[in-house]
Amino acid sequence: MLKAAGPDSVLVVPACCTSVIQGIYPNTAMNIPVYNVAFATAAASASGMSAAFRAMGKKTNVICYAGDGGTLDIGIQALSGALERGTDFLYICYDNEAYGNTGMQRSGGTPLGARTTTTPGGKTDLKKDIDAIVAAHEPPYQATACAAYPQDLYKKVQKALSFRGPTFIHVLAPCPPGWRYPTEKSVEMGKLAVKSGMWILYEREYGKLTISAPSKAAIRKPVPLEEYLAPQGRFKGIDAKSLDTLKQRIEKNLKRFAAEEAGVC
Ligand SMILES: Cc1ncc(C[n+]2csc(CCOP(=O)(O)OP(=O)(O)O)c2C)c(N)n1
Ligand SMILES: [Mg+2]
Repeated sequence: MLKAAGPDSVLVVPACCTSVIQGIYPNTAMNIPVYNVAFATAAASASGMSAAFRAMGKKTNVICYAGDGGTLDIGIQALSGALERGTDFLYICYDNEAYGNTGMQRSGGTPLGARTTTTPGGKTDLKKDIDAIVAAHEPPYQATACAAYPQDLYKKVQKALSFRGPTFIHVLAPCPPGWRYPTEKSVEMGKLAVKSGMWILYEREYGKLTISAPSKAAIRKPVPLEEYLAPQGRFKGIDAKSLDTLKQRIEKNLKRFAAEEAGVC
C-alpha cells in the first residue's frame, strides 16, 4: 500500500493493531509521517490535515489506515462526515473481522457464525455492509481488495489516489491468531475467501461497478464455503442455520453483483 502511495504521503491511524506496528512517537517503523489519533477520529483528523495541505497548495496524499472496529463501528460518523464533505483523502479499512488489538472482540465486521471472545457461541448477526453505506455517499472511487492479491491491491491504491475527493478501499485482512489458523495459511485463507464468494473483489468508479478478475471465477463457480471455514477455529462447530444463511447470502451477493455489472438491475 505504501509502495503504491509513494513518499509524498501521510498516514492517519486510529487505535488498532497498526498502532503497535507503527511504533511510539517520535519514532516510527514507517518511512513517512504517521499520526496516531483517537479511535473515533481518523476521518475527522484526516479532513483537517487534507484541508491544511490543500490550502498550502500541496498534493500530499492523506491516507487513513483503520481497522474494522475503527471504521464500521466507532469511526463511522467521522467517515460519513468526511465522505459527505468531499474530503480529498483515501480511507483504507483493513478488516480482520474483529477488535484484534484488544484480543478479538466481535465488531460490526465479524461474520455470522464466527466465534470471538464476546460471541463464544458464534455471532448471531450478519456482517455490516459498510461498502453499501459508503456507496450511498457516492464517492468518486471505492473498491474492495484482499492482502492475498497484492498486485490487485497495489493497482487499486494507485487508482484511488489519482482521484480528487474521498476514496475508500475495504481490504480483507486474514488474522492468524484471531481466526485461529496457522500463520502460513494466510494467503490461502484470503484466496479461499474470494474463491468461495465470501469476499467479492470489485471497483466502483463514479458508481459504475467492475468486478475484479479473481472474483469472476467465483461468480462462474464458487468453491464450497466449507473449504474456507474448515481451517478456521473461529467457525468450529458453526450451527447448520448460520451455515445455511451464509451460503444463501453468498449466492444472493454473487448474483446481485453479476447482474449489476451486466446492467440488468
Ligand atoms: C475510545 C477507545 N475505546 C477503546 C479503545 C481500546 N482499543 C484499542 S485498539 C481496539 C481494537 C481496534 O479494533 P479494529 O479497529 O478492528 O482494529 P484491529 O485491532 O483489529 O487492527 C480497542 C477496542 C481505545 N483505544 N479507545
Ligand atoms: Mg479489526
